[in-house]
Amino acid sequence: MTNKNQTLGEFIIENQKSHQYSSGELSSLINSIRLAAKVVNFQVNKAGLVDIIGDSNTINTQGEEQQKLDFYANDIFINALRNRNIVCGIASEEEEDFISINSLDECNNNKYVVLIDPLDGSSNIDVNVSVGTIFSIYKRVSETGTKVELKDFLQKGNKQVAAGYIIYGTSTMLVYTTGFGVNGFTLNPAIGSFYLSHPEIKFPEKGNIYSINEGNYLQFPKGVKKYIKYCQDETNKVAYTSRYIGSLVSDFHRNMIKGGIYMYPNTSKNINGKLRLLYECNPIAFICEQAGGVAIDGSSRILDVNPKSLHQRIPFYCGSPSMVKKLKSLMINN
Ligand code: AHM
Ligand code: MG
Repeated sequence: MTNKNQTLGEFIIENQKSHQYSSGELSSLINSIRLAAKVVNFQVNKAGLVDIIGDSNTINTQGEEQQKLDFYANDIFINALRNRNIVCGIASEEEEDFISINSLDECNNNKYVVLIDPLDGSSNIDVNVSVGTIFSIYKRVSETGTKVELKDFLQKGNKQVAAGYIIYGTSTMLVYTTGFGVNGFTLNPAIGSFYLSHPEIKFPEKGNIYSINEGNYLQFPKGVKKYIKYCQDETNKVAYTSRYIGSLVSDFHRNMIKGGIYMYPNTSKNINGKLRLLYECNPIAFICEQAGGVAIDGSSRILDVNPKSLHQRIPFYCGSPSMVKKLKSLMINN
């Protein structure tokens, strides 16, 4: 039974029993993300007021410019996760190597690893456009009691225990899944609590929105070009429309609510695509599937891809089932 007056805290406790591992640790982990989200939200909202926006003049591990808020969000999430003594390791878009939480010996007994993009779409911060946080949670595969290893992070997406995102938008939302559907919670800023506003979110089977950076059109694979032309064909029964924010979380969220497809193909500039498999595509793909959508790399299911490295990139297509199916048929036959 869904109860729209329910807070995220209440929802987590009520649903703890249905988690795969119901020791309460996963609930506590999600609670720490909830808390960090509120702190980051506060800073994002006042970004225009204080000298916290703008470039930090450093380059992150993938050669991209990092902005101050990227640093800030990274620190807040890492500290929140560290403090609860539940995770044994964290990987972040902003950190070259994974962080092993072993300062206290007992942390080696912690079961979970978290992969995170602390501030996705950060090029949008300076212009007051929505940004997000993406997280992905796994149970470690190495022995508890030992130091966390790279293999704990390089697990297939289908092994995720939970995944979610936060949108810092016109309102702030936390959307997540533990493998039992997708629920969305909106922050009431007056009270500081997230409320269940979008219970059991489902992708519409069909949609009319396609989201892609068409500035890269000439570099796209043939099948993607054909799909765009198919969407633009006037004789089409469906009136397709293009919407692209340039913030994966926001583009995905809109498409999941309204029906649509998000595409970030490989291009001649980014030969493996731009988005990162482990902390962008896998968590979004898990949520997508849990909401009845489809997520592929052009031919195969994203969640079945065997990761090779922490910051691996991959072409990414996800959205309403009938739209992804059409795109896939055009990609495979080219
Ligand atoms: P980021 O993690 O450095 O912010 O990059 C990821 C973002 C996605 O949110 C967004 O969909 C994409 O990059 C936009 O890229 P582009 O500007 O090439 O269209
Ligand atoms: Mg990102």
